[in-house]
Amino acid sequence: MTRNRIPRALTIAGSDSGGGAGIQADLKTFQELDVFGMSAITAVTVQNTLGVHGVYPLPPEAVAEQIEAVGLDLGVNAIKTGMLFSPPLICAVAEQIRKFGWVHVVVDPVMIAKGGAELLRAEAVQALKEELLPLAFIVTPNIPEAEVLAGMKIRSMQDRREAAQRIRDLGAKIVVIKGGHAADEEDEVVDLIYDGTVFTELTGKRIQTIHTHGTGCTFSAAITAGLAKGMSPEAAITRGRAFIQAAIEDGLNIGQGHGPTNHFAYRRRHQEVLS
Ligand code: PXL
Repeated sequence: MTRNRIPRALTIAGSDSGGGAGIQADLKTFQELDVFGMSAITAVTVQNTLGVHGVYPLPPEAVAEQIEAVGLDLGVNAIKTGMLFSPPLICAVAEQIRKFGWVHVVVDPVMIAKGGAELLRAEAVQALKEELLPLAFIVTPNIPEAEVLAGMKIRSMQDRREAAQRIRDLGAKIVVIKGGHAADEEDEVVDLIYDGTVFTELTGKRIQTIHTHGTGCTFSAAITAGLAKGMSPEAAITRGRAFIQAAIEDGLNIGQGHGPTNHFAYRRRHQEVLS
């Protein structure tokens, strides 16, 4: 029988029992974009749309073994990291990435959940900068995360460019600073991309909604799916943006708090266009 060449992507991230963020968001996004999804769970969160009620990290060996089991058997075309929580977990993940020599690595430097729950311990920031960012092909911080990684306040577009340069100096090849958290942009969101040579701004319409749970996970997973399929980083980022724009525009009003983004939205729209 001929071997199936379906593109494969691995997410190394936390589980969100509410299904909107983390591993669940990543796998749904991979599936919607025709990529076979695999996972290595770093921590189990107890969570619904009202917030994070508990965090149970897994032992670093358990995470390393999951990655190894996938890498040795199924193989991967691209990977992403999400919630990594502690220095030992970051070191275990970085060691596996180095061992397999994976290049298409998207790092979503997850730090805190919307309600304020800590998804990355304060003492883990240094490990993230030193161990993981040098392995990142694309890193996707939001503005508060970019401030922590770059060690500076971001108030203006010029600050964003400076922060992108500083984060790139930590070793990531392409830096995408997401504009969703910018307070001064009411009608639009500007994502800044820096590849070491040029700054590119991707501008989109800002949607007024509270149903944005899992936005960062979904965006970075969509980029990862694009890389797994062999897209250029620019194409994967642009398509990832279209995917998350649709998912936010059609956000799901479920649960009593911040509902999730709509992972079906992008495919449904494209099917409508085709039919
Ligand atoms: O969106 C960041 C994030 C990542 N991973 C997990 C999460 C969240 C946000 O709540 O729960 C598991």
